[in-house]
Amino acid sequence: MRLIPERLTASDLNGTTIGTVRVSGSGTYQLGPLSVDLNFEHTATDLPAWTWSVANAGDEPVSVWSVSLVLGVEYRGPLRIFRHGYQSWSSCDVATLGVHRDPSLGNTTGIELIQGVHHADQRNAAPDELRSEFVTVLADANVPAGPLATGAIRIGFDAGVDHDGTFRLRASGAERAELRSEAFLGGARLDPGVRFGLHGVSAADGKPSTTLLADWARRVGALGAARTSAAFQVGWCSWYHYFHDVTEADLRSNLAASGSWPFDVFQLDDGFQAAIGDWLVTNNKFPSDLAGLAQSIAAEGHTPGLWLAPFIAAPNSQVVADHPEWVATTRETGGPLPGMLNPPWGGGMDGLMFALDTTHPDVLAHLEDLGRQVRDAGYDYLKLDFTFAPSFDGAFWDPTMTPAQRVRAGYDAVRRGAGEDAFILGCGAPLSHVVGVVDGNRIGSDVDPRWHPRTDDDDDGQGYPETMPATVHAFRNTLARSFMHRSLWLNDPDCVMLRTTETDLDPAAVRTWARTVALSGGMVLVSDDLALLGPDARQLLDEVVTLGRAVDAASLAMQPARCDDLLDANPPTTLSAGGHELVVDVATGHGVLDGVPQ
Ligand code: 9PG
Repeated sequence: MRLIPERLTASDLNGTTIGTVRVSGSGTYQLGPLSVDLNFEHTATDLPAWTWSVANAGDEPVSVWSVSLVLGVEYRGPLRIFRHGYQSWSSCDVATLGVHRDPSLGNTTGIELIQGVHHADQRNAAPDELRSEFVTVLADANVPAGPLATGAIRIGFDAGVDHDGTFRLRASGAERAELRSEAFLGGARLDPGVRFGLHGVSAADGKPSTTLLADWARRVGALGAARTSAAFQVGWCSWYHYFHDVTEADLRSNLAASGSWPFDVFQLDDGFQAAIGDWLVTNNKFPSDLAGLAQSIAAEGHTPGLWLAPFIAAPNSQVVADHPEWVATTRETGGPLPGMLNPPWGGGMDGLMFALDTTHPDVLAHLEDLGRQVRDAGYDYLKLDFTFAPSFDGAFWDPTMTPAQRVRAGYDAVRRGAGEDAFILGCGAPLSHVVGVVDGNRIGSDVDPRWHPRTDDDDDGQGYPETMPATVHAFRNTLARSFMHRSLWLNDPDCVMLRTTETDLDPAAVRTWARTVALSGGMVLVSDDLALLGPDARQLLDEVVTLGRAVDAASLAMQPARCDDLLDANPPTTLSAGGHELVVDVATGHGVLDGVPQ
C-alpha cells in the first residue's frame, strides 16, 4: 500500500469549495482567500507526515468548515479501514471499502443532531465514503490475519483540542482510493490576517496494527500532556441497577452494605438533581443536600463521586430561566440549540435539552463555579456526561471558536473550579477534545443488564444500532480502544454488573464481561444493588481487581492490552494482556480465559 499526497482543498460553512490545489511537496498554497502552509516531515519510511496551518489572506472573514489534505491510496483489494468513533459511546469497527456504508446514511429520522452525536461533522457522509475520527488504520489484501501481521498503515492526528481530525476514504479507480485528512473547523470564523495552527498528521507502518495504535496513543498523550497517573479506580456507581429511579434510600442502603467491599469511589449517577442544569439542588427523592450525601459517603471511607451533564440544561430549569442568553442558538432560526433528546428527563419539552454556549464568558464562569461548588460539597470524583453538546453546529457567542474548542473550554472551566487534584471522568466525550483535561474517559457505549440490545429497543431508524445500551457494544469498544489506557487517560470500559438475579445477563456473560474489564486494565466500578450479591460475586470482583491491577501496572510500563483480531473480526473477539488471553463468543457473551470457559 502507498499513500501519496495529492491536493489540498477547503470548504466553507455552506459546503462550498473555497479552493483546491495540487500539492508538490512543502510550501505555501493559495485556496481562494486562504493560505495554507504545509510542511512535510522527513520520515524513515516513505509514508507522509506533515504540520500545517491556515491563514486568511483576504479582506473578508471566512467561515471555514474544513481544510483537507487528500492522499492517493494504492492498494490491493479489498481495502479495510478501522473506523474509530467520535465520542465515548460511538462505535469502533472495521469496514470494507465498497461494501459498508457510513452510518449517517442509515439515519432516516431527518434529525441531523443524531449524526452530530457520533461524528465531528454532523452532515451526511457521501454515499461511497467511509470515515474514521482522530485516527485510522488501513489494511489491504497484503495484510494477513493474525496477531503478528504487518503491512497495515496507521494514520492519525497529533491532537484534537483545537479542531477535529476526520479521515474520509472513498474509491477513485481500480485499486485506487482517496483518503481525505480533514481538519474540521465546523464553520469557525477566520478573520483577515489571522493564522490558525492545524494539528499535525503522521502515518506509520511496519508493526502489528494494535502496536501501531498504541504507538500513536503514546505520542498523542505525550504531546497533549495527558493525565495518566491517577490511581487504579475501584468503586460503585448507582446507574446500572437503579437508573433514573435512584433514591437516597437506595444510596444509603448500598452505602451501609459497602463496608466489606474494596471500593474507593462511591458515585451517585443521574437521578439526584432537581433538573438537568440545576446541579446543586437535589430533587424530592433525595431529602439530603449534596454536601450531606457526600458526608455520608466519606464517613464510610469512600471518595464521593457525582454525575453531572454540565453543558446541557432543561428548558424549564432554573439556569435557563435565569440566563436565557447562556443557551447556544441555531444558525437557522436563532432559537435554542438542542443539545440532547432523552425523554426520561422531561424538562418541559419531552426530554429535549438545550446546549449551553461554552464560548460565553459567563457560562464558563458558571461552569468553573459549578466545579468549585461540587468540590466544596465534598465530591472529589466528577463524571461529566453528554459533553459533546457544544460541538453541535450552531450560533455561539464567540464565532471564531471551533466545535473542539467549545467542548474543551467547557471542560477546562470545570477543571479550574474543581481543582487539579479532582478526578474528572469524561463521558459522552469527543475523545480528541479531552486529552490532557480528563483523568479517566468512557471509551464505549453503555452496558446494560443484557448482552444484546433489547429486541424492542432498536434505534428507531437513527442508524447507530451499535451504540444502543448493550453489554456486547461496550465489549466491542473495550477491545477496540484498549490501546488508549494510560496513554491518553485511564480507560473506563463502563461498569461491571455482578448480580445474577434482576438481570438478563446469564452468569457466564456476567463473568466474561467482568474479565474483559479486568484484562483491559481499566477502571472497575460495580453497578449493582449490593444486597443482591453473594460470596461468588465478591470472589469474582476480587479476581477482577487483582488481574486489573496487574494489567494496569503493565499499561503504565507501556504494555497495554492488545486486541489481536481488531482488523479481522467484527466485532473483535480476543483481548490479551499480562500473559492472559480472553476469547469471547460474541453471539452468546460466553468467553474462554486462558483455556478455561467462564
Ligand atoms: C445517565 C447515563 C449514565 C451512563 C452514561 C449515559 O438517551 N441516550 O441516548 C442516552 C445515551 C447514553 C446514556 C443515557 C442516555 O448514558 O453513559 O453511564 O451516566 O448517561 O443518564
